[in-house]
Amino acid sequence: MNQNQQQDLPREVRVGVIGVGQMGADHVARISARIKGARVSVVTDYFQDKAQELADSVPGCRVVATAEELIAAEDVDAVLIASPGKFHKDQAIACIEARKPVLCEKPLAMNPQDAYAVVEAEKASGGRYVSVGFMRRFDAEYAELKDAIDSGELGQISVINCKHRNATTLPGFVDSMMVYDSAVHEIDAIHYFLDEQITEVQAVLPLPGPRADEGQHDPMLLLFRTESGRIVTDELYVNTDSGYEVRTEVLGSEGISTIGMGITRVTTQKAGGSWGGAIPVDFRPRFVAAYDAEVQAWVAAVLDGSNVAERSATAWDGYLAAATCEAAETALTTPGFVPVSVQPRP
Ligand code: ISE
Repeated sequence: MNQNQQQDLPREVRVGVIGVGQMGADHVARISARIKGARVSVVTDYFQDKAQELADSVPGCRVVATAEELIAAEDVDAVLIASPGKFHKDQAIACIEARKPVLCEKPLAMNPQDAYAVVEAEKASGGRYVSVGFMRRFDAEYAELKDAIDSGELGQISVINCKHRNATTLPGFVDSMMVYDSAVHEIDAIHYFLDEQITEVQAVLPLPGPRADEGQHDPMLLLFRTESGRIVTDELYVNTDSGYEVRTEVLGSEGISTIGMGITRVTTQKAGGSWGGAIPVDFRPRFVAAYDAEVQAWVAAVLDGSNVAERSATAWDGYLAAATCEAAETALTTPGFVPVSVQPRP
């Protein structure tokens, strides 16, 4: 980095937040209360009164009418996108074009073609701007497991078993949302843990549980095969009516390692027994420390000019996730394994 570039770096990151729904409002509160080196300077939302109400609770924060205005604003150094997923691609590309670092909540885009367009735009810019909000990468247990895999401590990994359980979901959470909204986290975790691509996906659909919506396959089992022939199972159950549980068990030749047990019970049957602490109601309490660490690492990267934190998911990771989700969606109605088609990295 030359001296001029160094002089351009902000000492405090003024963050613009697009979308103040559940996640956006959560991020505004986090940045205002816990993140060092950053403050929220501008917010925008389709529901302007909601944006105004939130801005009123943050000193020095103002509201603008559109995402475009926010991205262009002089008092915005970096952008956090928490709008509905269908807007992410265009907003991420606008940030790249404005040369502003962006932390985009998942998904990066609604399909692989659009995600690839973001990858291409970033490549064409000659810089690095895009981080994707796969917060689990910043969870302490995930980090420990990643380190154990990378150090060789677990030996050769053949199988990973994942479990993803939500107490409940919003109405209309159809099978494809179980893939794009829920399983997408395990899909990214596979890329994160194993540093290799997923080559094919199979869906196995058991008898739906009594709380599944009409036509919904809950629970659902997804099987992923990776380039080197490893198998990852992902058991999704999004209407347990109990609590939020995310577990990962890695089967290695030198050790079998499980995370996600610390704050969950081993047995969630109703009859009496318990072990461990309370079960969180949803992903926010479970991953609050991971979200904090993710946003703090992003702010630190913006402050030092690298823009994307080392452990963060990149635009390419967002593209791989989108490509894999597309194959998984096809697998829901196709027997056997469905190949994941991935374009060459630009
Ligand atoms: C939600 O959107 C999330 O991202 C949560 O982490 C996940 O557990 C949940 O299933 C999704 O609906």
